[in-house]
Amino acid sequence: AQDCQVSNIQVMQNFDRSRYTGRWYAVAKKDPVGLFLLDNVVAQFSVDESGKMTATAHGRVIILNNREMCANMFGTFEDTPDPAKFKMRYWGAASYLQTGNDDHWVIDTGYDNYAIHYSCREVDLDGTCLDGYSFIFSRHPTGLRPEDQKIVTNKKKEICFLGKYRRVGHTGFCESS
Ligand code: DAO
Repeated sequence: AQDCQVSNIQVMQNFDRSRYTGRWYAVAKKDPVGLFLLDNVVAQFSVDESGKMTATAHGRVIILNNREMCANMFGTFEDTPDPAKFKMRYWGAASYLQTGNDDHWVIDTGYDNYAIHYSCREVDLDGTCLDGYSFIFSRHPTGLRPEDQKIVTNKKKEICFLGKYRRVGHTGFCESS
């Protein structure tokens, strides 16, 4: 299934949100149009008392007037019939940060090591993704294990984002806040 149709993209089977909780370090990112989070991106997923998934995230951003700062973000996830597909509403701790409502799909995860996230913001007339973004997450800021890299490369291909990622560094920029 590599026709690049957004509707044909395979997501994680039997996604278990409780095993997904905790800290994830973004190690690579495919940017959307008008990128926001630059690097030092860390997401923390939780499941609340009612079973709903929520997240906080931080990352280095450049806001108006070229000011560099650490953005503290919040996200709530609306369930869909597919357990690995969510609608994510997100906003920042400060009003001048980005807000939005994006698809949030978990393409694949080993829960203890890697995760591949996908979001298409705009589907083209031909059914392919015109504007989307994707995070490759690791449980470790240093990167992925070699055995996970193979899986991740294959999935990048499947979601038609291969070659479109950049490395996301972790320098500790957001650790003080
Ligand atoms: O960085 O260009 C971009 C797009 C990402 C926008 C989403 C950021 C907020 C995420 C908060 C919840 C965590 C996963």
